[in-house]
Amino acid sequence: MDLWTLSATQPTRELASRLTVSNGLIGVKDLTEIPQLQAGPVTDTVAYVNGFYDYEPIQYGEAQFGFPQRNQTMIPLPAPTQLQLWLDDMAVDLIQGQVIDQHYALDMRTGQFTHTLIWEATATGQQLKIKIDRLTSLHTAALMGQQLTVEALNFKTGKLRVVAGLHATATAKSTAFDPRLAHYDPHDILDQQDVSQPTPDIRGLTLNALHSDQQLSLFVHYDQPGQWVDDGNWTGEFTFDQGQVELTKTVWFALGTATLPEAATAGLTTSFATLAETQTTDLQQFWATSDIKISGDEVSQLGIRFSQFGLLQALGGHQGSHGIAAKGLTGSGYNGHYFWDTEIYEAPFFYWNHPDLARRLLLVRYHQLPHAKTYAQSLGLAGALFPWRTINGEESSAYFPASTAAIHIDADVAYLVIRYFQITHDAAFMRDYGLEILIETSRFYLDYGNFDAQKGFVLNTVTGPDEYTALVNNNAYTNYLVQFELRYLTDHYDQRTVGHFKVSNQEWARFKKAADEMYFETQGDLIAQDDSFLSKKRLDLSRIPRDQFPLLTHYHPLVLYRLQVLKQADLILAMVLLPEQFTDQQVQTNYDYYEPITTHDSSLSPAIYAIAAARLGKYAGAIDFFKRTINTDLENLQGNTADGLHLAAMGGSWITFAWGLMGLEIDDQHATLHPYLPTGWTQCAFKLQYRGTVYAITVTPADLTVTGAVGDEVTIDQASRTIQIQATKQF
Ligand code: IFM
Repeated sequence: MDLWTLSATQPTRELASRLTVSNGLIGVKDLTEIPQLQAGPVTDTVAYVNGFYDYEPIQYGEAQFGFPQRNQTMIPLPAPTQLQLWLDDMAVDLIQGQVIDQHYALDMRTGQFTHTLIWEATATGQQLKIKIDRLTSLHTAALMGQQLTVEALNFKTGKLRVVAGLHATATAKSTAFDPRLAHYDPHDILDQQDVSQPTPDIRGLTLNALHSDQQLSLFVHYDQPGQWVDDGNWTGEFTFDQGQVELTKTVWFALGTATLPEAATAGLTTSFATLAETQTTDLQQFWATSDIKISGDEVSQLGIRFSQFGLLQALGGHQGSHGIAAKGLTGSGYNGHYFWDTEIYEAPFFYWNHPDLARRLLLVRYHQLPHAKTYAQSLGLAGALFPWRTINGEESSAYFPASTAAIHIDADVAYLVIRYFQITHDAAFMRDYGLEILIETSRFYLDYGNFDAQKGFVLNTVTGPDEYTALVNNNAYTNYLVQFELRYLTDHYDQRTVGHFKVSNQEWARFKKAADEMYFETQGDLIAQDDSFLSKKRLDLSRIPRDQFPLLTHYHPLVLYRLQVLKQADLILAMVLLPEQFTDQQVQTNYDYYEPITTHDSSLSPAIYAIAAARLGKYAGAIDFFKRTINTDLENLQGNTADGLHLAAMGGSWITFAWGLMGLEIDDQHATLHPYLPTGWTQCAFKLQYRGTVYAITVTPADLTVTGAVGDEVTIDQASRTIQIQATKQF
């Protein structure tokens, strides 16, 4: 089994998501580059550009003050991948012949998608081997390269004519267009398409969004002599006499301009071989500091790599201020919106392996601050409130109980600021960006909450991570994360250091007081998810028929909100994020209470229970949840992989491995590990980047080893199987 490659022979919509190539800026999803050869189900032929969105007005039946007025939607574009072939004037299609073999592969070492077909002409028996390779460059994010290679398998001479689309609609519509996928027709969603020819070899297509000022141009180049056709297509003729036919198409996606960017010409005229070589080099560097090698469990090996690769593809190569959409660039699910998934689920992989990319994620939030301040103001509140779901920083959700009320989003962003700093000691980041985020979000909380005479500091009318409960008082997850933020801020800085944010003595004192007096509803070791949760009726999940899950598709929110039932980990997530604050006994009591009433209807849930289970030594459960997480999309466990991959579960796979199985924890001074090797794993090796040093850690049943340390930074206790890394570097 090749544990670096995903391969398949049958096209499905799920496979199209899995085999999407993307680089954080552009995503290209297409299993049917030659629609005339498509048999079987119709799969998506689509491209996405991160940050290319349109507005839609939100229509409310009963609008109220302060509701967001418009939604942003990532615009699905026709994939610029489509081809039509003729062999000596005979159409290469399913009327003139048949596909006798077909194979799809995505290689995570080269970052290349490859689709190979063997087509046989019925009348002549001639066979063509058609290979299409594609990549979205991690080095030059605006660039997609696609190479067509056609080989005459059992004949020597002949002519091949190729028509290639500047955009997909012409060919896709005529043969394989499926009304179910009608939203891919750009005529419906884009105002105008101007075809330009900035140089004799390069054609451009400019697309304007209908309701926003967003503009995108696609510039296309072919590396063989041919002709542009008026509708923007390209046609070329080749002979087989010289051996196989090769044609490379490069496309430059230019966001926000109708003119050919300066760098584009050089990019567009790069050979496919060079693009492929650069991609492989970039991936070698990526894997050099992030590969996890598992011996003895191929399913876990492939699954964890697929997750890491998916995370890279969702953020990878661009330099811009684009976040990670819930589905990355692999599908239209959740409209291309960024959620808290990024800070809590996806960022840990980056801050422990590629801190430069974690920093980039933080800058995305920093650039959203002006919107977040305006949004808080619009609610009559101080500070800044980050949007629950967004592309450009504006709140995009129409349902405030499960969005605006989820004010934990601010503390989630703050959590990332703090963890990023603890791991990197990037003081310049903290000074220039991080502190402002901590101050403005703390301000927001102090204004949102209040000091209650009996309870202390309370945050009422909020929604926690569990979306089967809404608008409650003192969601424990929220209160723990806010307390962590306020405490971190006031313990590590003083009022004078943050004076330029106009923090008064009085405000600073209130930050401290709120942290000290944060309210939690408890019954012994049992911590209530919120003030009213334990008084609700407990739902016996074993009595709900299997086909009624996910519950949100069968029960009105008001039914779910009144029951003790969870869509996803809530309090347990706080225990996983802040492990030092809870005793094992507390984790045990709360795990036993909440796990049986958690449906895991969200893909964000199993990873968190896996980590808690591992802490408690419930290894069978931990492994079970780990497998559910890594296989979320490989086995379509949520039933909607066709709409795009679950990036939070991909991040969840990494934290389950690192925090759960390897027992990785962090505080101001140390990183510690307490590794557990699951049954069947004979060895596992991985790397962590901590305060600028890359440590390579190897775990076997008998031994723990760490290399990369400078001096005596690392202490290993083989008996208790504990590793402690104390970074000695001064920054
Ligand atoms: O952010 C999540 C949320 O927690 C659960 N529903 C899906 C969202 C996007 O992944």
